[in-house]
Formats: sequence, C-alpha cells, structure tokens
Amino acid sequence: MPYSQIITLEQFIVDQQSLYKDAGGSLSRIFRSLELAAKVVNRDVRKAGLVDILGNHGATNTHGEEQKKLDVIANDVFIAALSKSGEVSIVISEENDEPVFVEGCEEEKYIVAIDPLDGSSNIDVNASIGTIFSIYRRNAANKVASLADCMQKGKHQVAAGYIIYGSSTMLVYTTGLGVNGFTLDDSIQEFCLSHPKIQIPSQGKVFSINEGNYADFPEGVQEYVQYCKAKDKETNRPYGARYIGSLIADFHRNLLKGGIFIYPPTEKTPNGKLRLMYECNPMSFIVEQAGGKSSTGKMRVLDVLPEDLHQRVPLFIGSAEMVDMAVSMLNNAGELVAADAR
Ligand code: P6P
Repeated sequence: MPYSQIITLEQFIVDQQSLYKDAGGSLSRIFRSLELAAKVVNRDVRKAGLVDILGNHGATNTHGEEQKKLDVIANDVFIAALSKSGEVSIVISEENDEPVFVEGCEEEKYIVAIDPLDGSSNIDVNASIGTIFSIYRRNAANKVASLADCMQKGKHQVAAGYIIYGSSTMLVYTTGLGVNGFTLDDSIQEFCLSHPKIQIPSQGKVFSINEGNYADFPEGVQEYVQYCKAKDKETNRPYGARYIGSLIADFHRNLLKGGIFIYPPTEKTPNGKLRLMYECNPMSFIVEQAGGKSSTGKMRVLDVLPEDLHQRVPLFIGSAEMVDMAVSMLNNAGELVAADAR
C-alpha cells in the first residue's frame, strides 16, 4: 500500500476525536502516551533473548506470582508514560497492590487500569504476550481522585484496548465506536490501520480452555467441553482446541476468526483466574463492540460492580452464539462452582 494511503494511529485518533467527545484532546493525549509506551516495550520484548531481561525479577506481585523482568519493565514504562501524559489521576496495575496516584494530577479526569504484560509465563518461550488497558472517566463531582472513583462497572469504560507482541505487533482498541486494529510498521515506527471495523463471527469453530483443569470444572463447563468435542457435521463439530496460555493471544485469534475463550472456576481459582478491572472488562468492552458476548457465567461481565481492585471473575468470552450455548449449559447444570465445592 502506498504510504499516501496509510492511516496512522495518530491520524485516526485525531479524526475520531470529535466523535468520542474528546474535544479537549485529553483522551488523545492518553492514547499518544500508550502508543509511545507500546513502542518502548515492543523494542524490549523483541530483544528479550539478547540482553539480560529474561527470567525472573526475584520478586512476586500482589497475587504471589513470580514477576518476570519484562513484567517490571513494562509496568514501569506504561506507568511513567501515562503519568507524563498529564491527563491521568490514577493508574491501577496488576503489578501494584495499591493504585498509583499520579503526583500533580490529582484532579485529572481519567483513570487507567493496565495489565502491563499479560501472558508473562510465555516470555521465556517466545510465545505471544501483550499489554491490556482500560480507561474510565472520574465522577466530575469529586474534585480530587480517590479509590472510590476506580470502582466503576465495566460498562462505564470510555476506551479499552490491547497491544499484542506477536508475529507482528498490533494495537487493537475501541472507544465505543467499533473496534479497529493497527499494525506496527517497524520501518517507520508507526502503528498503521490494518484491521478496520473488526467484527467477531457470531459462531466459530475454536474453543480455548485449559483442559488440564477438567476434573475441577463446574458440571456445566464439563458438559460444554464435551459438546465442543462431540462429532456433529451439521454444527461443524468437533471444534478445534486452541490454548496458548496467553489471554491476549487466544482472545485476538478468536476475535478475528470466531471462537470462545473460557476461564472457569477451578479448585485453585474458585472465582476464575482472570482479573476483572484490567483483563476481563477491557476484553469484554472490545468483544461487545465487535458483536460478541462476555459473561461470568452468571451475568454480563460489564455489569459487575467491582468490590476489589484485583478481584477475579470467571470468563466466557467470544462469538455470541458460542457464549450463549456455554451459558445455557451452565444454567441448566446449576451452581457455577468448581468440582471440589460441589
Ligand atoms: P493457566 C497468563 O498468566 C494468564 O493470566 C492469561 O494470559 C492466560 O489466559 C491464563 O493466565 C492462563 O492460565 O492457568 O491456563 O496457565
């Protein structure tokens, strides 16, 4: 494509600015900071095998998970970039127990929740990883930002997106006006519009779940897994099983091709493993904007009122008809609890 026809992320955001009521350009400045951080982390991810940034950082995060060096680097880079934007009062991060109140920006109107490097267990084995972000506007009545401003339902997000550091580096986001994907052109270091108006197929042929935990799955989930594996020509079953172990990579494939990703309650994670604020909510906003669905198994993810910054919820997300089928099996089977709690 001749460069004259390329639409960069920067240009796209400016063009959309008036549409998503960002007249002052604040949200655009946040996106510019996210874009810069994404380029820096992309550079570090791409050279991870060459310099001493692989392996563990020797500390654990709020969830007792071993922090990889790249986790810490990505966290520092995104928090610094968002703070420097001058538009963000609070940053919530998977890597920080407490919210980061940005000095000098206590009255700014935006809050950003991030998973700085999702899929970090894949870093050392060169599988796709990524950054997930979720943006809220604060309640204008509160002059100074507080923790209470963070506890908003996912349906109140003003924007959400992710950067996937895969075979290419892509930034996919929504501001509630549909979903668009931008691929990083390394030669000019620009994210260029490559996947306009993404729509997820209503029915897919892929299911993503860690079947290693099958014995723990709630009855309805076991039933749905058996349904996916049963032979039935009319409904293109058995579906293909694809599980990368990186939410971003499994989600991105299903978003483009159709499919369902499930992280249900297990014995080790009775509320599921994925976090509401910076994994489930942003991915749910994106999938709904692309025509898909996202449920905890009991309710729409975007309707969950957060009780804790790092709370986990079960996640059934992807093609609308597949999520409907999975949730109907759960409801018919009764309580959504892991096998050990039955
Ligand atoms: P499991 C990565 O650690 C992550 O948070 C998600 O990206 C991924 O989908 C999930 O955990 C994988 O978890 O228990 O199947 O290894």
